[in-house]
Amino acid sequence: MKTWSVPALVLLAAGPAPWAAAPGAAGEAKPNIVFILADDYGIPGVGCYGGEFKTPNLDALAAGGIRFERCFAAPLCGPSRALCMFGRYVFRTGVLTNEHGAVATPAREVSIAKVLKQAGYATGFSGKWNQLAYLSTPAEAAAWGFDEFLRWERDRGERYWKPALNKNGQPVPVTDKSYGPDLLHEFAVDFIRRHRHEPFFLYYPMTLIHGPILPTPDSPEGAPSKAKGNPRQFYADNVAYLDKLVGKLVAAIDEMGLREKTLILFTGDNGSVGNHTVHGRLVDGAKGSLLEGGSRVPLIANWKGVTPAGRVLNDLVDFSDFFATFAEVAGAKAPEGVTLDSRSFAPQLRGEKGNPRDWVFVQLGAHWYARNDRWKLNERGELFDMTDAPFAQKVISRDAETAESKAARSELQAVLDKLNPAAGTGEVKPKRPGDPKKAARKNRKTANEG
Ligand SMILES: [Ca+2]
Repeated sequence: MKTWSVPALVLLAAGPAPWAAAPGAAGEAKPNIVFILADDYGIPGVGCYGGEFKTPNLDALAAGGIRFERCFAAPLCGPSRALCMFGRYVFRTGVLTNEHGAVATPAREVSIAKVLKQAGYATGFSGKWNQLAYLSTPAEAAAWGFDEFLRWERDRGERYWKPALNKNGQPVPVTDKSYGPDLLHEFAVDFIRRHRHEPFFLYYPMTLIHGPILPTPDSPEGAPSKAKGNPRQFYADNVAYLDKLVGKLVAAIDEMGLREKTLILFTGDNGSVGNHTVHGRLVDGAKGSLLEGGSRVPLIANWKGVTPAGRVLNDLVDFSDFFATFAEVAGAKAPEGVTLDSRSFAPQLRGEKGNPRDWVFVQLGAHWYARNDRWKLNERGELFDMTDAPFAQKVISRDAETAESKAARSELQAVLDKLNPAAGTGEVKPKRPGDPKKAARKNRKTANEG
């Protein structure tokens, strides 16, 4: 059995090797995989993470499975989605920020959908593909490994009410009363129903709860024309609707008798927008920032009969890790000659200790850091004590360093030296680190789109 036993950098040049799933329950043989990716949804959004909002369905999913406390996305859509799909750090793929999604082509990158397709899975996609590119026709979808899709097309129109949707290359007829998240949900359930007798992979990047924050069908206001008013209420409404749709999806999988055969994984693509709290304390930073709140996202795994119910894990997970995890769960072959950064957490899903990471790596544009349990080191050589994360980070000045902080600096510097993000990809050179305040302003501006 091959597991990801080496530190995250793995060169697979010696030919295809299977990620063999460990023998287990009968339903484990080729389980279905449902990968739900919410938009702009950090830990403050989820009740069971101590967030501000009531999310009974997500809480139930976590109570029946594993809640990972420390999952790190990139701070914006584009890089995060590239990490999910390709299992490679963005300095390798070139998807450094939201503007670089088109650098990743099916000819250059192997997506997890393609890996699972080659392992015998039916593959479908429902939701948002931005800020990646080249997924508007069935041929383009197939090049990424997807058999079918329903895509919200940002460039063609609205996200929520009367949305611009592309179903397998054809525009979807909509009316003023069509609500995009409902249509994406219906396609997702329909895909599952049609493929319930074979292994399937559903990638379901929801359009909720990215702005514009509008009334949902459940809002008392009821109509998009009344969007002005109390944005905070609409925000809560959007969280509630996201939670409801996840509950409906899980219920549909239940009704089809597929829960024991299906790994359901829920996460968010970057931190929440604005100021939010966890356990009543303000989280440090938000979407678009390299602070903890930019990247700390919920990660809930539920596979009935396999994941230990009610487990809470502090294992570090970074967004490249879905690739190896799904491949291992599916018993899929690794792509040839591809440098992956992905570390499988599939053993943890089965209740085993596994091989948790010692560190995660987060990058946005020309800024990045490596972080372990307690410490964080960025590209400027600044070391932070993260004991009070996600509420604060404490910079350690050089003259205040202890033996422990020096050891941490040395360890994390070795990680950054080995990864060498500054070398970029050869095609998209990161700019030299500049004024962090200026970068934060630019990131906030970019964040409106991701
Ligand atoms: Ca996002």
